[in-house]
Amino acid sequence: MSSVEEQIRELEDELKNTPYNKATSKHIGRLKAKIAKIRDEAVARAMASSGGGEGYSVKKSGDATVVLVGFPSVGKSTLLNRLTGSDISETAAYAFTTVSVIPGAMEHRGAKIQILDIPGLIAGAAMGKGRGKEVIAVVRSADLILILVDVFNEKHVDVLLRELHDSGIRINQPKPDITIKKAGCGGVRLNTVGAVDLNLEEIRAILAESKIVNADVLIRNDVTQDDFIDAMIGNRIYVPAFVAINKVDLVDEAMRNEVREDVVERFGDEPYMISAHSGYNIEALKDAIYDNLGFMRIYMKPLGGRADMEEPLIVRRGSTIEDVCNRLHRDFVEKFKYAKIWGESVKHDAQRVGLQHTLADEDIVTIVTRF
Ligand SMILES: Nc1nc2c(ncn2[C@@H]2O[C@H](COP(=O)(O)OP(=O)(O)O)[C@@H](O)[C@H]2O)c(=O)[nH]1
Ligand SMILES: [Mg+2]
Repeated sequence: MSSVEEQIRELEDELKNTPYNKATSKHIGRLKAKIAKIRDEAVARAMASSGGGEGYSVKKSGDATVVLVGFPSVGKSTLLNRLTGSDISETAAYAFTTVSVIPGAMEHRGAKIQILDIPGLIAGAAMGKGRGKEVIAVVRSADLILILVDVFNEKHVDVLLRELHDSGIRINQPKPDITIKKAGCGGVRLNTVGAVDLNLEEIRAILAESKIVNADVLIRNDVTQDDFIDAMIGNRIYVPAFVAINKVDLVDEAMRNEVREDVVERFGDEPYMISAHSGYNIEALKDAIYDNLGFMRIYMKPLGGRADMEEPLIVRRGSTIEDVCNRLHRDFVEKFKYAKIWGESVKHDAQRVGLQHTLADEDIVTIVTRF
């Protein structure tokens, strides 16, 4: 075992043996910050030393990217083929068949979604073991993580969640509203908006682990110590994820239910029960992928003409007029005069808006450009 892992283990043991109360909260914050710091440095070292071998620099394509995460042989390659309707990822009945990232394209409800099948190895990845570090880089760049386990090993969900967490990936949680601005002097100043439970003492102790003694800290809404440490370390990725349980064709109804309930307990949300092999529940899984990615349909209406209600433009939730312009033509942003909108994102029909306007699902848009 490496000294880094030993250090972390020792700190985690101490953490486990420290009951949480008002008097210990500062000490606990310090321990957690120490662990986060060591882990972050180890990941950074691993990333820097990895050459990013063949297959890892995956070009993003399509409207969004989904990555399949799971142990070897749970059926990732089979699922990729099932979702994309092709036979691009070799499957075999033995472990470690996938050695590099294999991309596929799935079309669903008008959206083109890139699916990445990555090497089945993830345990220990956060510490840079095996090819884990490259895997992490790919996972961190995804718009959605699909955690795949097979029906006989649903407990692996815990390991995968842990690995993702240790890699700085935060799933299904909003980014906490915290800003830490380093200052030259004046110590740590804390400003809060709304009810905030963290006290200045804890914050000072945590920041000291990153050798920050002067800073302006702004916290909006209640956040935990862990959130604050995440903000301090600063390279966290916030991404949606869900769990699918594969190979349910191999078990009976009673066992399916048992496994499903077990995963709900471990993960918090309902998993999708699927069979990549037989195709069972695959349409529901496609719908879930689409819904989780948060797409919007935008209907384009030429100036003075009728809106095209047949073929919407598919964009991510939160997209602006500028995003739409960039999708339509490379000159549009430069030549942009104004846009007119009909729909949820505006107060009245045909309202004029600028490039920074945020669209809503099913808006109708006319873009007016200079010639
Ligand atoms: N019965 C059954 N077997 C499956 C299913 N999905 C995959 N398999 C089999 O499980 C083995 C491993 O699948 P593979 O896709 O290579 O797993 P990967 O290592 O995660 O990519 C292969 O023999 C597949 O045919 C499924 O839904 N049901
Ligand atoms: Mg595979």
